[in-house]
Amino acid sequence: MKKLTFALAVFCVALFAGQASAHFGMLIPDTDELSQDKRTVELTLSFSHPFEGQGMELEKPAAFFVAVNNEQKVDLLSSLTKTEVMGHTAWKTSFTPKAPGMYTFVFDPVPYKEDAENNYIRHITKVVIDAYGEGEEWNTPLGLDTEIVPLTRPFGNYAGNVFQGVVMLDGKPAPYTRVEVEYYNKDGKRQAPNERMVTQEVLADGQGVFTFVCPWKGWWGFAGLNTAEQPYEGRELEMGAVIWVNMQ
Ligand SMILES: [Cu+2]
Repeated sequence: MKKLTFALAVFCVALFAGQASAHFGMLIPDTDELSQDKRTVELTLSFSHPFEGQGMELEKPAAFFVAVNNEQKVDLLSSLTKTEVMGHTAWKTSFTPKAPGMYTFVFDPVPYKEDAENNYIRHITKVVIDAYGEGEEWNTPLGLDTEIVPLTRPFGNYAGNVFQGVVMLDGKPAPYTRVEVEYYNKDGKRQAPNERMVTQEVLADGQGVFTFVCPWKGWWGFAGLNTAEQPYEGRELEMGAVIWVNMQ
C-alpha cells in the first residue's frame, strides 16, 4: 500500500510539473520598431518554454510570411536559415522593409508531436513591427486559422500596461478560450517562486476578449488554446493562437 501511495505521489508531481511549463511558438524580433537608425529587423523562430529557457525542436515551418499593412502577403519561408535557441533547432531571418507601414510576421509550424500530452501542437505565431511610425490598422484580423487580434496596440507599450486581445478561431471570436501567458526570461534573471507561476493564465470572456497586465519590461507571449475539430494523425491537435508583444 505504501508503495502505491508513493507511486501515486510521484505520478502527481510529474503531472503537475508537466502542466506548469507551457510550450510557446516563439517569433522574437530584435526590435518592434524600425526607423532611419534601424532599418532591418532580425527575427528568430523557435518552439520553446520561454520562461524556463527550455528548447524543443522546431522543424522548418509549414509557412512563414509577412503581411504588409494586413494585406499583401510576402512569402519568406525560403529566407529562413537554421540556428539554435535554447540548445535546439530554430530558424532565423532578417528583413528590410522597402516602405513605411505595419509588418506582421507569421509562422505556421508543422504540428509538433507531444507524447507527454498524447497530442499534436500547432501554434500559429505572430509579431507586429511598426516601420517608421506607420503601423495603424493593428486591429485587423489576418484571417489565420486561429489568431489573437489585438485590442491593445501591439507595439510601443510600457511595462505595466494592460494587453488585451480577441482570440479568433476559424474567423470567429472563441468565447472562454484559455490563454496562457509567459515572459521571455531571456537572461534568466526572473525566478518563479513556484512551478505554477512560470505560466500565467487568464480566460477570455464570452466575446473571446482576454486581458492581462504585463508587469516587466521585455517580450510577453500570449497563447490562446483551442482544440481543432479534426484530429491530426489520429491524435488531438492543440490549436494555439500566439502573439508576442514587447513592453518597454
Ligand atoms: Cu515543451
